[in-house]
Amino acid sequence: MRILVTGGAGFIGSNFVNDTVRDRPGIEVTVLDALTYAGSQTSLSSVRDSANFVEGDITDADLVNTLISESDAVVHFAAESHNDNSLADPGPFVQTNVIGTYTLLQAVREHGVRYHHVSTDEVYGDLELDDPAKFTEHTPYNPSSPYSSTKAASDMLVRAWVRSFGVQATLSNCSNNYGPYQHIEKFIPRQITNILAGARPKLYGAGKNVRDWIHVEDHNSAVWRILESGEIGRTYLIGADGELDNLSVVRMILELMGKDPDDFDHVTDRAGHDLRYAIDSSTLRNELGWRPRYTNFREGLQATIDWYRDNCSWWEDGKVAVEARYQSQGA
Ligand code: NAD
Ligand code: TDX
Repeated sequence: MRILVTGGAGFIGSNFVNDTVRDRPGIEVTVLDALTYAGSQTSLSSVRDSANFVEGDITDADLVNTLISESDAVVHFAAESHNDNSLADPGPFVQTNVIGTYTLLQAVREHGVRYHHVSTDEVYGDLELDDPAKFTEHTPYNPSSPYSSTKAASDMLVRAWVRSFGVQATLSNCSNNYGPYQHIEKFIPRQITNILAGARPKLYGAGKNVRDWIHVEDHNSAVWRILESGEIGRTYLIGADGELDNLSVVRMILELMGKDPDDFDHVTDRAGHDLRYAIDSSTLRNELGWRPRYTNFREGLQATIDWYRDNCSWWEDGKVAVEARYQSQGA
């Protein structure tokens, strides 16, 4: 099987490629990645000799068409992925997330290639903090940010291409991932690397917002399960019952790193900040038999802290620029 992985130099994509090469020797992997600020070939250094790498843009129709004509399946991770950036400049989000997905869909349609679309729970908007409900496959779309609205638009394109053109696609909407190789602009690695760099963690607002954390390896094992056993045209929600408010996560990071749990700063809140995400993944568990392996968040977080401590060279060069950008936004 020849598989094309878009965004394979990013956080989730590089973990997917590394795990696939390690666990599935029969699979030939080709990565298509534009190496934006969020992509790094260093994240793929252990598979340099076993996976093909193509530097290119998913909006480049000729390139996409050629690569897809040589593939049996596409797993589409490439995206502009950070909410804060989408508030500062939404243009690249429309271009990559909407036009890029359209470009891939036209090519898989043309060549009859299996396609899996990686998306987010943020397409459903947010839940009240005291609401017992979780997102399900039937929750209406209600995205809040430029990022989540472009992901919602891309999901809609996939559904239409399945129904109108018979494209062989599945979709997944996952909750917040954590683990190695996550860009240090994101919440958990930002706080870990702040502490390692001698700075204080930064909490948006009061920190009451809830995210439903899942380890990146669990997200990727679910993607493989859907790719192999999912029903064409279906959407599967991926989550590991990891709801925690941001304040608790910051305090846990500080404690695990041997610091005073109150040693953090409150900074300007995100505009339109979604309150709570929560995933009901019972369809995936009951119909496809998937289970997460990392059910102890504290242990997964400790391993993630250790990874950033042991791999300073992976993130150190970009740290000053990321924090300067946040500082200019009061965050
Ligand atoms: P990321 O920002 O770490 O990586 C994105 C990758 O895509 C980078 O390597 C970047 O270079 C590449 N890329 C961006 N624009 C491109 C373009 N035009 N052409 C080719 N490559 C391009 O993102 P991530 O956190 O790994 O997210 C991957 C996917 O998973 C995204 O689709 C995201 O919406 C989805 N998702 C993420 C999370 C999460 O918690 N991070 C949760 C649910 C879903
Ligand atoms: O410094 C910070 N302080 C802080 O309190 C940062 C960067 C974030 N936060 C808060 C905002 C959110 O409530 O932490 C929470 C998580 O923030 P992000 O890491 O930016 O993630 P989020 O906005 O929840 O979106 C993530 O999960 C869904 C990914 O970035 C998306 O790509 C994915 O779709």
